[in-house]
Amino acid sequence: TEEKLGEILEVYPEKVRVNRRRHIVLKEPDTNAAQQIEANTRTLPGIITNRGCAFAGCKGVVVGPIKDMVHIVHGPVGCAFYTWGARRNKARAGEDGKNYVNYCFSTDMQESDIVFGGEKKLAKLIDETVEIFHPNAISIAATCPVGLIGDDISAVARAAEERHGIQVLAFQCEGYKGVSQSAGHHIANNLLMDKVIGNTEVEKCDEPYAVNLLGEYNIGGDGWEVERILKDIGYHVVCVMTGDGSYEDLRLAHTADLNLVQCHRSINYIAEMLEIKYGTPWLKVNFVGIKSTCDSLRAMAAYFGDKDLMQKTEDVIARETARIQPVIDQYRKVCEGKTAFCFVGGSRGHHYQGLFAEIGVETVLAGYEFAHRDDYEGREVIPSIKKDADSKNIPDLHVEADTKRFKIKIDPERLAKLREKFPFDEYKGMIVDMKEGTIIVDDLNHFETEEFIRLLHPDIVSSGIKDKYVIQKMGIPSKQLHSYDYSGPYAGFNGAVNFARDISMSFATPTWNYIVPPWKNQPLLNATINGDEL
Ligand code: CFM
Ligand code: HCA
Repeated sequence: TEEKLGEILEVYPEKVRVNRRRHIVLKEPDTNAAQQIEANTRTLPGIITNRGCAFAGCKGVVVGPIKDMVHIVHGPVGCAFYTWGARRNKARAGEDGKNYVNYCFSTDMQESDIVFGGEKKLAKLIDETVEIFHPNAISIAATCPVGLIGDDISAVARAAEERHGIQVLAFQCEGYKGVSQSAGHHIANNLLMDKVIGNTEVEKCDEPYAVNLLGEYNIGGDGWEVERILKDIGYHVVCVMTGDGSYEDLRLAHTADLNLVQCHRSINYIAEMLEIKYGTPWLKVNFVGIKSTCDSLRAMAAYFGDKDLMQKTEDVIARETARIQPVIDQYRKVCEGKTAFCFVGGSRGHHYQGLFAEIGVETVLAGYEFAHRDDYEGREVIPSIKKDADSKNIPDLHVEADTKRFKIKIDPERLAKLREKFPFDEYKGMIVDMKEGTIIVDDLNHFETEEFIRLLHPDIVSSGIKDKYVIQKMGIPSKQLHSYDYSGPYAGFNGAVNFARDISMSFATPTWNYIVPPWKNQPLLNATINGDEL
């Protein structure tokens, strides 16, 4: 309730209190009135946020998983180290045997480079990289000091392209470029769209039912499970952006008939630009959860409108659900009636709620670290989102219809009809799907995490590494929904089984009996009277 919330926020100074209140929504009884939330604005200094930086969003999230490229971190080695293997985007080498995702490339800037400039060191690293590794292309990601000292990484990249005859992409993704990772997604989307997608002579795809899978990063093998299902039905996956993705496939993205958007937050820019430039519509899919997976598959089949494809879709759905449902039902017995917090970066805070519900767990608090208002309130609010100094920092890339390659892929009237039933070119956001009385929090911080746990006593909290152990020390199971705690996949049909197994395991483990939360064996107040301990 408003009163309880007031008590939590009371410790903040007035300005902070007013600010934080705007990032929290108490879900009202089912009204159609949209509930507004503040999002994608600066975290106030002093608050311990879970957010990362623009460099993390560009290099770590969107660009890093492209396997046949070498990704160079131009900066101090700490930035390179943090993004080395921490995110679980899995990759296997393709036919050309090239997979560099397990390597860490960095100019390891020292004080002298900061003072005298790091361009020469960067150029030398590119030369060595080409000589030793022969990647299909190279990316340079700028860290904060690069922008501060003014190294011209684009000039270094252009000169290297001439020397080596491969693309060298310079991402101006200094950590401070935005208020979170989200700015980095946008920077990555713009350059990949501008320089890579369509950079080929290939005009069309010869395979039927050709789709791109956008915003799927193959965390814990999610993308592989989705591809297994899609291939089984008869789809051809042109490229995956960017999990287990390759530069070579990315160039062909313009040849697909439909774009599937899993994580809209990180890739909606490219989805929109592909539609403007090549006429390819996009469908919001969600392959997390059994129902969401089935809904997404049915929407795809309806788009292509082929009877055999629709039948095959139904056959696969029937076969897979018959196989996994009995297993899920067993795990559900352990989980039924429990409650969860679901706080993840920019789309999983919403995507996982359906899967939780399918194993009998209700989400009582959810939110995103860095999503925008549309991820909470739906795409229709985009025109009303106020631009501020931070969001203006990264300009939208202006694209136009490609005179040679733009093709209407589906009769516009048929697409309009499909839109009535399926989420083509749209998503509705988290808030509409949440139940009355639940809480939605943007950029949840560590203080609030602990306070909301004390208030709502969730049975499990799903978030990330930065708060996992704080939560477990409070005696509550924590399930990382970024790294999956080194498990997974959690997407698709097999993923749902893994998830149900892992969540029920966290409830069933006797570990919790051995943990005494600090406040249970220590006095809350320590004081002395006349020198004697109380
Ligand atoms: Fe998209 Fe992601 Fe997410 Fe994200 Fe991330 Fe991630 Fe995430 Mo961690 S792209 S917004 S920037 S689904 S790395 S694979 S888990 S915060 S919710
Ligand atoms: C990032 C990557 C991250 C961090 C995960 C976490 C990931 O934001 O730079 O905080 O647990 O998924 O690996 O989101």
